Amino acid sequence: MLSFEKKKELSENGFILLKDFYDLAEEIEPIQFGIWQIIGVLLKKYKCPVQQKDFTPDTFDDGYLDLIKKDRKYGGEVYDAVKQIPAFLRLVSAKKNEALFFEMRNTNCAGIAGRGYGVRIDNPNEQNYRSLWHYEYRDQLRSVDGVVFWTPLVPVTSKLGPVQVCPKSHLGPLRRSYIYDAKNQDKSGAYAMRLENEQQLIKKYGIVAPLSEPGDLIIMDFLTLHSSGDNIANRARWSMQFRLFNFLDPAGQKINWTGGVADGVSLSSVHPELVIDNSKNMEEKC
Ligand SMILES: O=C(O)CCC(=O)C(=O)O
Ligand SMILES: [Fe+2]
Repeated sequence: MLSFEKKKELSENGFILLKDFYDLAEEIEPIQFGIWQIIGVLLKKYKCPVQQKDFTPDTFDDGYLDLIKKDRKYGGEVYDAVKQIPAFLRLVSAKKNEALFFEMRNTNCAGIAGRGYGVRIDNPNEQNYRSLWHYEYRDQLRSVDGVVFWTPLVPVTSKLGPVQVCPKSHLGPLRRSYIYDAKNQDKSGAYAMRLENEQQLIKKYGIVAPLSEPGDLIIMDFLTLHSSGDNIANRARWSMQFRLFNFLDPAGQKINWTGGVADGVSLSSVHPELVIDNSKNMEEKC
């Protein structure tokens, strides 16, 4: 499944892009169709005066922006609903993901991080739910030996704000984070954490922002620094994420494969050494 070159690229750069990994008709379109159905239900429920177009894979989200224009909270309902679409859960637990993970990590025993899968909907010009610079292990825990699967449902152009990655940053140590972000007081949980020396790290490694299309798969090492791009287009950026980790890795066994913030586990309870508590010092620089 994975060429020698791609495997090398992943271990050297901490991320790879696999073109056309998923079958559009078999694996992606059923998810797009499920999203289209949910949008249709909510357009009717909330009496939005728009005529939703018939389903096509390219326009599956038709009506979504009208829905959130009427009330932004309807977007939250879509967000919670779409991760429960059977076709999405079939993709998350697809055999080919497991097989790819086995090849990437030289293991035969993989876990899917619980509460670590979902469909991101990054609305145009919205800042609140952007993921700031982080590495996945900090927020998901489970095991340092893990990867993020990131795959889009729409063509991700530079305007749509592709995920931003710091190449080779996975080769560094586990980074520390501030648990309170004085500049983003409306954020909570993982959204409120800020990496120590964030700007220096970005400068040191540089940023790449791979463009991708439905069917493509971006893999990121659990230690690779990455963040959301800025969606300045006039369409929501729909993308899917799930995380696999290696049960055979001793470091994961040591922390009992515990989950992260989404499981209500604080980073400080598992890795106090990675946390800088600046909640008492609002002025401290990130
Ligand atoms: O796509 C994004 O905006 C951020 C994605 C991310 O942090 C992840 O997939 O782990
Ligand atoms: Fe992430």
